[in-house]
Amino acid sequence: LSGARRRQLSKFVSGALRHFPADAGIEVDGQGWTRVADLASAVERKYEWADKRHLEALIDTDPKGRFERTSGEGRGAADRVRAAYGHSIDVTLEATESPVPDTLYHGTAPRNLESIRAEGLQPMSRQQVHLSGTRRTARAVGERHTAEPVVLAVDAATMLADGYRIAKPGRETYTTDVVPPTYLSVP
Ligand code: HQG
Repeated sequence: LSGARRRQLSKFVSGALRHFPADAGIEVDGQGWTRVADLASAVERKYEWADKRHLEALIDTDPKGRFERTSGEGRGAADRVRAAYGHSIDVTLEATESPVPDTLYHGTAPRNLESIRAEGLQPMSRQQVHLSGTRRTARAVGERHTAEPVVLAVDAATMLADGYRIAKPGRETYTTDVVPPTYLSVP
């Protein structure tokens, strides 16, 4: 696939798994899983140029680890796939045990700072707050919202010591329920 088509497919598949399964004609269970075969059918309905092989290549090679896959265990069990993070639909992802750096980062638009100072980082339209492991990655996330993002540092070590849970779904994304203002350094 061309880069443009690959991005289009990635966006549709992420959207179907995170935000609009019903519109895409798939069913997602309480842990976010759907059948690869059903998602492939949705992809084929949406794009005449894409099929199951393109879908499988996409989910197996996503650079950010956006997708998780189970190969069917036992006879007749289906291959399943889910988004590792980013959901707005109500799903419960079992906690993963990954090491968490002492400091995490979050890139945002300057227009959000006043409200972030007051109420901390909130999940907004998603189920979780999304954090980054490096300033550089946080900046790139913020650039999805604005040309000149602000990068906030998050005191993850103290959050963990205080009992907050931080997961690492995918390869470069950390998630948590909320980051109260006390753990944030806002420039
Ligand atoms: C802001 C991408 C006002 C927050 C990325 C952000 C990420 C507040 C926006 C993933 C606020 C939500 C998610 C508050 C937070 N007041 N604004 N109290 N608290 N905000 O897109 O983190 O490429 O839902 O700063 O890499 O930007 O799709 O979250 O600007 O991992 O795989 O509300 O999406 O991953 O925006 O990005 P989003 P995000 P993918």
